Amino acid sequence: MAAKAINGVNVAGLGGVDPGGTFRQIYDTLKSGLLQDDAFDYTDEACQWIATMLEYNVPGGKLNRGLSVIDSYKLLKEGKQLSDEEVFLACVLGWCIEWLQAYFLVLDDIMDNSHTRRGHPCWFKLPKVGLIAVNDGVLLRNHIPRILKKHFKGKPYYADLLDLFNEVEFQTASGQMLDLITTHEGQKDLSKYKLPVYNRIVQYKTAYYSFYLPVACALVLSGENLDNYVDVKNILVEMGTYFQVQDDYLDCYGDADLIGKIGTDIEDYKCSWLAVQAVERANESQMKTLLENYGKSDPACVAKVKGVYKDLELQNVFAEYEQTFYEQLISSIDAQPSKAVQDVLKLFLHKIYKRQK
Ligand code: GPP
Ligand code: MG
Ligand code: MG
Ligand code: MG
Repeated sequence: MAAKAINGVNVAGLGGVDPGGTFRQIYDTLKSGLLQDDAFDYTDEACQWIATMLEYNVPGGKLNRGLSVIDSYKLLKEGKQLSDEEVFLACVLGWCIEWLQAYFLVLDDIMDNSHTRRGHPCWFKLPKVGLIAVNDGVLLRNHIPRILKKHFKGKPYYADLLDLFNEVEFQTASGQMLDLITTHEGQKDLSKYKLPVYNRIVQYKTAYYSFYLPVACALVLSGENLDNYVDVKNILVEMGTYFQVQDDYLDCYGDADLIGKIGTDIEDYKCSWLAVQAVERANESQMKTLLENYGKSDPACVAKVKGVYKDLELQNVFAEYEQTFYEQLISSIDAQPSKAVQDVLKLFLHKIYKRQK
């Protein structure tokens, strides 16, 4: 039987045991396409820089967000066989989200003064890169509309896709701004780190792009109007909030080898979930320890903050939060009228529930 190929990639096997393998091939197709963009006359050096920069920053993560587009799309199609073109396009959108993630992470690591990402030094930490990483972030961002134009121009939902990516990017950058300016406020008065402030930051900086966007892409591909999915969006935002709570928890308690990054939230004076819980529970002397040691890069100060977290048993507080959150979310999902939508949401939830990385 002849191999089914779209843009040179065999998509016939996707949906079998190795969806990641084909997904990865589509990344190679997109990379080659970008390097042949008519709008720029690539020199050999430019080509090499972009190829290396993409390889370092785009494909090396868990790919949860990208693969979720295909998984969600299949569930929304309720068992109907997807055409090769449909599979290919879902993968392309999945990669656009991975490109968005790469763009955010390259810049976030500079802003958070981080050390490692996905088990390697952050891109800006490489001596040959430094602040060229800022422009690389801008380029990664610009690759998304280039990819969308190449593969979706002419589709009836092309404008909706551009709109969706623009809106979600705006929400994420606004959330990142809240994350950064809240740190300034906290440095003046740590008691400003309260749960509603925290929830607002993470809803915008993480939940929309990590959880709503993959499902929204699958809905747009299925020809749905996103205005009819406000409840689904709200559930995904709740899930995204839980995901960032886990990220904050793992920043302190995760295994750096598993999560691929060294935590910096305490050093950075972040309004993290753990800081919010500590401020809420601390007695006078614990608050004094936090005020004297939070936000300092000295390992002895970090250890004192972790000592307060331990005395306040924040690991247990997290375990209880996780359990309660899970039960509540399952009931909200079960209240959804569509079984296909329930399946999409549960698949997502089970990918992240009790994650260690
Ligand atoms: C995660 O915060 C949020 C982002 C990566 C969004 C960044 C948005 C920009 C517009 C740059 P985090 O700093 O806790 O993530 P991590 O722990 O992975 O560094
Ligand atoms: Mg960060
Ligand atoms: Mg950050
Ligand atoms: Mg983090």
